[in-house]
Amino acid sequence: MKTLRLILGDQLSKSISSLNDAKSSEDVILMCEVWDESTYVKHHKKKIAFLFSAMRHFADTLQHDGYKVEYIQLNDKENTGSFYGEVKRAISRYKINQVIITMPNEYRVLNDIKTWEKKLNISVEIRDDDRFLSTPEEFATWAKKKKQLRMEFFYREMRKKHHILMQNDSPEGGQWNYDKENRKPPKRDLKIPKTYEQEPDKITQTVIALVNQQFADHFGDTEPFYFAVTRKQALQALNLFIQERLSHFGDYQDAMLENEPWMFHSHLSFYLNCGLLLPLECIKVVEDAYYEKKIPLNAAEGFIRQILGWREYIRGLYWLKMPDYAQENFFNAKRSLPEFYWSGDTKMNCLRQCVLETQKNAYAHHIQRLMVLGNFTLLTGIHPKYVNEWYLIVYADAYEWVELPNVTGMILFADGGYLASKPYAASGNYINKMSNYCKNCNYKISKKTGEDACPFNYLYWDFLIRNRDKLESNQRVNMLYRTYDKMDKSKQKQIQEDSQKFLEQL
Ligand code: FAD
Ligand code: DLZ
Ligand code: SF4
Repeated sequence: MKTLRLILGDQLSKSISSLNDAKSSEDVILMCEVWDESTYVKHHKKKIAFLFSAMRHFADTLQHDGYKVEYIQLNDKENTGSFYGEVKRAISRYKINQVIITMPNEYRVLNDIKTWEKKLNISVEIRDDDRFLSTPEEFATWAKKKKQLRMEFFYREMRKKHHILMQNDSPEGGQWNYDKENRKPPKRDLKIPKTYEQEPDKITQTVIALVNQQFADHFGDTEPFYFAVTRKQALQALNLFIQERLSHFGDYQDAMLENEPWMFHSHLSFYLNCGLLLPLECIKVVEDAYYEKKIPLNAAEGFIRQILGWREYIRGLYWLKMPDYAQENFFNAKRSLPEFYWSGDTKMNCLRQCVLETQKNAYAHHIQRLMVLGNFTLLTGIHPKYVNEWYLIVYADAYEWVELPNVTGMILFADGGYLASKPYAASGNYINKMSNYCKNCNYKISKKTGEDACPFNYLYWDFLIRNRDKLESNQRVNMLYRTYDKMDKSKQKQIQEDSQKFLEQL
């Protein structure tokens, strides 16, 4: 039986289930750079360069281990440009009898693969992706009959299931969640260590040249390029995070500073999402660091919650709710994405900083994505379709399974409250408290209305007023309407006029 094993760009793990029983003497492993995947949205140049380089390095590793790897480069003459076309070609070239693949992480790709068996008249086995710590079926059982889903309760189940930070049946330290200790504003004299940096090797340099040539009209910069592109390097990046940043991760998780894109975050999502790192190994090293007394509990729990809780919860939600989730638009938002999301050309300093950092790094940390870039799209009523597309394009860690629930559920509340109990809407006060962006802004954070007032301040109220019929019955939002109703009528009028003017010129 001659088997073709297809490895997708986000399946770069030697332990991937499709390779479990691979025979190096007989089987063919297929990896392909295809036009369809690079252009179904116009991914950030650095994202494509990163993934192609990581794929080429991974193919080399498998070859070195003795496997027969068929690696199709983007510019290969015969490249058909699609997974299906390349599988079909490989089947005829190698006289293949069956295809094995690990379940892809995107609904779009899974749907395509499900048609292959019939079209190719060959057995196509789709295996579970056991790199994740819960299965879509397990999540669906947990979610059954719940009207609203809450990450916190799912996370507790995952802590128990994997026995992470547990003392028998109780959470380490007596509490499940130390989120309240994760909201320190940034101190002026914070010393932030450099992120992991890796000089581009020959493979990466070749790929950067390819991307600059083939995807010149895509958003973003290829250089400087410093990402890890091999498993060994990704492990070094993990190690560096544990040594230098993790102890402050919890404290400054929500903090933002001008010209400091990396803060105390891990910058590991790129590697986790393409398979160079495995979620459980990251969780385990952090748990060990806590028990070895190298880091405080709020740092360990805060980080583990992100991977064991949020990451798994988001993935479960994606598979539970697709394909309908991609169409959700609770507020009936209609606006197009402002041009400055691509250029950074805005007088709002917080947004300018976050867009320019995204353009350069294909990275922004969670609070920049949520409370600056995301908050603005929520308040101004940008259509979820455009917001989802932007987030899928611009971040090197973006794949639909993780991007879509974060955008549709978390920032836009477009699912009507299935993921979040209330919209993450905020005025400029939040940004001012958690960052130093407002100091260098053309707008005045202290002003609530008027020409030079911070737009977030009036847009926040305008959003609430516009969507009163949908939000007033929400107990966590309700009191805001009482505050608004008590406001001076002239102030209410001014809020609406300022907002209208701002939105018109948007
Ligand atoms: P850290 O802050 O160091 O967190 C550690 C890890 O926890 C991350 O690497 C990630 O694997 C996981 N994690 C944390 N929060 C989440 C979350 N909400 N959902 C899933 N995993 C999480 N993350 C992506 O991996 N891909 C995306 O396309 C993506 N899009 C997002 C869009 C929006 C609007 C928002 C608000 C969040 C998005 N996130 C996404 C989640 C989160 O912002 C990133 O995982 C994080 O910023 C990556 O940087 P880091 O590795 O330094 O994370
Ligand atoms: C994101 C991406 C890009 C840009 N290019 C490729 C590619 O050429 N070949 C490939 O195998 N994978 C690529 N990927 C990642 C896929 O989009 C991802 O594996 C699927 O969407 C399943 O999650
Ligand atoms: Fe952003 Fe408003 Fe602060 Fe300017 S004043 S940086 S727009 S929050």
